[in-house]
Order: sequence, then C-alpha cells, then structure tokens
Amino acid sequence: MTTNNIALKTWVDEVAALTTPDTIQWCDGSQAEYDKLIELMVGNGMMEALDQEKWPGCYYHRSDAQDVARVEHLTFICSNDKDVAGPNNNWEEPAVMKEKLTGLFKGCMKGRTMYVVPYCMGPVGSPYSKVGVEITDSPYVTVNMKIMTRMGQQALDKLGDSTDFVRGLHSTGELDPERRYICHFPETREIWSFGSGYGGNALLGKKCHALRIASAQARDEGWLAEHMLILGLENPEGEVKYVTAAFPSACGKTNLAMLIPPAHYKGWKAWCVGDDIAWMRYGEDGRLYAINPEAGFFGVAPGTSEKTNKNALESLKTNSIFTNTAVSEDGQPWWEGLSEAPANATDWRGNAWTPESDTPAAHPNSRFTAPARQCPVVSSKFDDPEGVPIEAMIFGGRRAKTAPLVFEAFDWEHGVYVGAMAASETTAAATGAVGVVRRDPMAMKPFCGYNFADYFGHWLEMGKKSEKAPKIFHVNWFRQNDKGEFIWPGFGDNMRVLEWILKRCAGEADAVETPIGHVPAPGTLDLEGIDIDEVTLERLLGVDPEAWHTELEGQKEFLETYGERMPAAMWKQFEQLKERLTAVSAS
Ligand code: GTP
Ligand code: SPV
Ligand code: MN
Repeated sequence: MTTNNIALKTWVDEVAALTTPDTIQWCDGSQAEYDKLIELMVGNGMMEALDQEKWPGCYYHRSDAQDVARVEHLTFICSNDKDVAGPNNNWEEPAVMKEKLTGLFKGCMKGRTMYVVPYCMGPVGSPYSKVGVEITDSPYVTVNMKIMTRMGQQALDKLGDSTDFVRGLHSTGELDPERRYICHFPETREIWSFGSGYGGNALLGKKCHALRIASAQARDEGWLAEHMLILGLENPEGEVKYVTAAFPSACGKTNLAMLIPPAHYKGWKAWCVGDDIAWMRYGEDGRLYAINPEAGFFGVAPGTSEKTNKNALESLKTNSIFTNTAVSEDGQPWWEGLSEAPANATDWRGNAWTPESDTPAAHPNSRFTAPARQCPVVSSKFDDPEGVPIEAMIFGGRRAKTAPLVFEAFDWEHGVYVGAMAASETTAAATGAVGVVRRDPMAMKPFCGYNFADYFGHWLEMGKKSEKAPKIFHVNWFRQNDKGEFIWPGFGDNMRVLEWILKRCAGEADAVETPIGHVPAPGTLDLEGIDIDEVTLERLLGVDPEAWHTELEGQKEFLETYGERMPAAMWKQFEQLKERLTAVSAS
C-alpha cells in the first residue's frame, strides 16, 4: 500500500493520536488481505465459516442484538446552519457535536487495530466517481467495504495527491446504544460514526457517503445522488432501455433490480446496474446518465428465494457474508422464506432454534453482502465510466391502500411533487415501529443530507436543464385486499408494469387521465398468464377520491412544515391536485 498524499497521512496521524490504536493497517484491497482478516475473525469468533463445500468463501457474522439496523434517531446532519439541515434531519452545531464525539473517540481504539480503508464510489475510471477513506477499528466493516466498494490501492491511485476525499471516521466503541451517533458534516465532507458496527451505520461508503454527503455535494454541483436501483430492460430486438426506481428501505429495490421477466416475455432480458444507489448527471446529449457508486449488494435476506429472486441467490452463493441470518446445524445460512426450515439451527441471537420456536430464526433485517460482479444478470455497463441513459424514474413505497399499481406524472414538475409526496409503511431496516405509514420523499427521508425544501428545489432545477429529462412514474406493489393479502403478484411480474412504463416513454401505450396522473388504459397492461379479475384490476388501478382527499391533508401538513423555504412550485402542484380531486368528487 503506497501513497504520498500528505493530507491523507496527516489526517490518519491525527486520528491515531486521538484514538490511540495498538497498530495501524493501511488496506490495499487485495484478496490476501481480505483472507487474512477473515481468518483473524474466524479465530476470534467474530465470524463463523459456513459449509465451505456448499458455500465457498462464505462467512457468517452475528452483530450485537442491540445493533441490527440503522438508527435514524441517532443520525445527525451537522451543517453550519440548522435550516440547511432542515426539519427532515436531526441537527447539532458542528463544533458542539465534534466536541462530544471527540470525547467518545478519545482512546477508543486502545488494544485494537485501526484500519485505513481507501475506497472509490463508482467505476474507478469514471470522472463522476468519488474517493473516500474510512478509518475503522472493525475488521468486519473492512471486509464488507471490500465487497461493497472499489477498495484499496486503486482508490489511492485515483486520489493521487488531491485533498478531495470524504473523511469517514468509524469506531464500534462499546456498541452501547446510549453512546451511539452517526454524524455527517456536509460542508467539510466528513462522517463520524461511533458505537455501531451495522450496515448503513458503519459501512460509511454507502448511506453516509453515497447519499447523505453526496446529496449535498450533488446540490452544489448540479447532479443527483439518489436511493435508487438502476435496471436495464432489453427487448427481443436487443435494444436496452434503462430505468431507475426509488423505494424506501426493504420495499423491493434489490428484487426489481434483478427481476426475471414472466415466461411469456420471450426474448426480454433484465440487466442489473445497481440495487440501491444511483448518481446521475446530464450527458452532452442532454440525457440523464446514471452510475452505481457501489460494487456489491447489501441485501435483505428474508424473503429472498429461488422463486422471488433467483439472481440474488446466485449472487450470494460464494464469497459472501451473512449477517444476522440463522445458521443450520450443518453450516448453511437460512432465513424465513428461503426454503423449508432446517430441523435444527442457531438463530440470529445465537440461541438454539427449531421450526417449533415462536420467534423468527433470522432477524427481519438480516442481510447478505455479495459482490455485484457475481450477479448472473449484472449489466455489461456496470463498470462503464459514463453510466447508462435513463428513460424513466420510478417512485414507490409500501402502501396497503390509496396508491394504485402504477401512474405516470403529467410532467417533470408534477413528477417531482409525486416523488416528494411518496409515503410508505416503515420496515425493519431501521429501528422503531414497523408498518406505520410515514412520508418518505423520494425514499430519501433517512438519507437526504440537507433540507427537503431545498432538495425539491434542486430537483425542480434539474428538470429545467434538459428537454430530455426522464419521465416520472409512481408504483405500488403492495396494495392489499380486505383480508390483508397482496393483490398484485409482484416480483418478476412487475415486468408487466415496467413494460407499460417503457411503452409510455416511447409513446406506444394509451393511458387514462385521473386526478393524480395517468393510469394504464384498459387492455394496455399485459396480464397474460396471471389471474387478475376485473374487480382486482379495478382495485389495483383505482383512484379513490375520498382516500386522496385524506392524503391531501397529510401532504398540506408536510409542505407547511418547511415554511417559506418550500418552493412555490410545490404549493402550486398541491393546489392543482386539490382542484382535480374536487372536480371529480363534484361530478
Ligand atoms: P434496502 O436494501 O433496505 O434498501 O431494501 P430494498 O428496497 O432493496 O428491498 P428488497 O428488494 O430487499 O425487498 C425487501 C422485501 O420486500 C423482501 O422481503 C422482498 O421479498 C419483498 N418484496 C420485494 N419485491 C416485492 C414485490 O414485488 N411484492 C411483494 N409482495 N414483496 C416484495
Ligand atoms: C437501507 O436501509 O436502505 C439499506 C441497508 O440499504 S443499510 O445499508 O443498512 O442502510
Ligand atoms: Mn437501501
């Protein structure tokens, strides 16, 4: 590992002086280094080797039972001005937060190794990629970073002697939830994370850098950093069109990103560019291009099966890390929904488990970390420095009622409003209550590094930059009947909705205008081979004015929270929606 970067070396020295580790290890990102770290962790019990014949290169980690998800109430955006962080974020003055954190970090790596982990978000050769360095005392974090990012020497080479890198400081501390903070300093492009070893709290390249810091940087530089999958759809003629989709955590991005089209879609192929984050900017041709800043998947395990997501299962068969799933007595990872339950297993807490146990074997937010390159349908453009051109952007969420299966926004400005008003039932990806409907604008509620009012303003500006901006849609796979059952088959069958979306982009499908947007005209949504009766279809595509009037009240309340800062265009969209809804109610 070599670098002459003075700024980096100086910072590493400063951090070492503060945290006093026993040793410092600069990570080169090599396989040998990775293997040694795994060996170290298998030796000290942090990792367990899975059955190496069936799961070559796969290992298991059980995190602290109090440390199994992102902690939104302990996540802070410490911009200089509170209003810049906005009502959507927890805020503290940078100097005050740094003083508090300095106290926590002081001497925290005593007896530990400090790993210096340089990483590149995005293809190393892309001018749109960004370098970061995470300093961490967790070997688990270090090996995960190797899968999730382009890590090590390649990132240092890209950085050269530039001072332009995100500085991420991480320590697991004592894993005490009372002494846990995930803090971002957007102006100085710094992240300080203390007291957690889990996922989005600790793998700083992901949500902390690629979304919270990057969204603020994107605002300054005129691009977009979004919580979106990137998917290519190839038609039988071999033409590939790309879409992005923003759904909240655990609402179907990984699944949609590698979907398998239904049997009768002969000659159609779906290609995965990314499953969680998209960085987008306009190309010289005026089209919006997306790159995936990540190199791996940190996917939700429960529900992942041959039937729902075969490509994810193929991706995670080798060289993967399983966190908080269950492990069968013969060393197989297992989770609810994967297959028939093993007769005897150890659950995510480390307790003996059998199918008769009345608690889940895997934590609902248990995850796999798998290299994206192992995905059977990884896009040939995965490493393309220019990224892929986007036809359509899709917003969505988990809504039992109100939101129809799909609708198209009238134009960009309306589309921004639709994305901004997205709401979803909460999931196990963050600590707190599950199943409560909350507003999650553009699936960015936990990840926007600045004031949502300014963020919507930035989105509105992005639409004005080009005539060729993508079309905007909204989907909902999670509509339920009165018995609480999903009425849309979902998963691979979501292809049907994607095809309608692509047809709309090409001007090839009819739609019916409703107060909230355009829904598929009768007969334009391909329902061949699935059992959807008229009543169900009506429920799927229906827009209930009464439910939407209630929804309007929630939207108004939300807009008001942002006071004067909320762009006038958003209020205009609100008024227009209200008028359209009132008109249908009166008729
Ligand atoms: P994060 O990694 O947290 O950002 O989540 P994600 O958006 O990638 O969600 P993921 O694809 O992992 O799906 C989460 C859960 O939703 C899994 O249990 C899936 O089985 C389930 N799911 C995904 N797609 C569908 C669908 O179309 N219909 C239904 N009913 N469930 C789905
Ligand atoms: C999410 O919660 O949206 C995730 C998982 O993708 S984590 O990396 O923990 O944020
Ligand atoms: Mn996510």
